[in-house]
Amino acid sequence: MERTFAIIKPDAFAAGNAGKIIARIYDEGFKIVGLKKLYMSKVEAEGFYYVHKERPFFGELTDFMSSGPCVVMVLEAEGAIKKWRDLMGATNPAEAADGTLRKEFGSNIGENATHGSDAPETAAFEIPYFFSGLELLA
Ligand code: RTP
Ligand code: MG
Repeated sequence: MERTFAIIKPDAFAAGNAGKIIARIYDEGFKIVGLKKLYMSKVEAEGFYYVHKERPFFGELTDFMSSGPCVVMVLEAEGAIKKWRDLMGATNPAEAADGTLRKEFGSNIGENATHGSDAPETAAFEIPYFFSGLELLA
């Protein structure tokens, strides 16, 4: 079983879509092994997205991620990393396929409802960034 790290971003949380997204996660067969609401600080968002620190959208992205509460989760499934990215859809909601979360709940390339780890090494950094081992006892 593989684990991935997921966020219901501040746009989707503020719009009241967290419940629908979590229902979809269960429908698709993931096990939720960690889940909490948190309100990230700007510094915490910068640390989380440090791989993007040279990108032109880094300031905008970290402002957005610290603009309100979000839900962070650890999801478990066979091939969880790809399975969750497939369920999220393309980064830009305008290009996301029908039936994906970003198509349904995203607004634009920045405010795109969800985040997911893009590789095992990324998940290995992102999961312990927000969760302790004790919080992930299955
Ligand atoms: P994520 O990391 O959030 O799961 O998204 P992703 O892999 O699909 O996309 P990535 O390239 O890692 O970008 C991270 C997040 O930065 C915002 N973004 N804004 N304004 C822009 O051009 C732009 N490009 C990316 C999005 O919120 C994206 O999810
Ligand atoms: Mg990414």
